[in-house]
Amino acid sequence: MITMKDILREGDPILNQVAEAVELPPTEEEKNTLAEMLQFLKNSQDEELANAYQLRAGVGLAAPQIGISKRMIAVHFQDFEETQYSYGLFNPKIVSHSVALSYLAGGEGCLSVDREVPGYVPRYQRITVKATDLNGEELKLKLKGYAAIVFQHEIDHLNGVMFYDRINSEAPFTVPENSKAIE
Ligand code: K2U
Ligand code: NI
Repeated sequence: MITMKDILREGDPILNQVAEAVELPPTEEEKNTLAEMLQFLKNSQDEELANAYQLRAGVGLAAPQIGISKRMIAVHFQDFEETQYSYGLFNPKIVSHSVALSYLAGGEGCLSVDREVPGYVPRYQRITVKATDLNGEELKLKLKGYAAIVFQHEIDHLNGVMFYDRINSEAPFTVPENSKAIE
């Protein structure tokens, strides 16, 4: 099972690389890895397991974070409208997005970053993502609000982008143009 010792921390070069596309159909090993990433997120949100294994809660995980430079992400969370998102995805791609932006009012964190980095992270308010799921199905997901933020955070990891790369370093709490806060 994946635990925190398997998660690379900032400074590891893999976190700054562009990850390779997964050739489809994925191998058994790639499917197992992606399933393990999804299981880690579920475990990290289970109080008993998280305590027993000292897991930091996570709503998303990208393969480069466990040292695998491949375009694979897992997400597991409920958005503010109680919609449940639980996916293991190969080659997720943002195929369209709104001009309007949004940001988490409380800022963002990262399982690969063991420190607070205050500031607003401008993200697209709405995105459409195409990907292949663990069962080999082609998916097209229209996402907004918190869900759009989680997916953008994870897809950034596949492109070697950390959330703090998007914070305005001169004025971290600058409200981005044409944006709305997500509380
Ligand atoms: O990629 C990761 O490091 C996982 C992040 C994803 C994330 C962070 C901020 C905003 C959206 C997604 C972890 O989930 S950070 C910890 C966390 C846990 C519960 C809720 C929000 C953030
Ligand atoms: Ni992260």
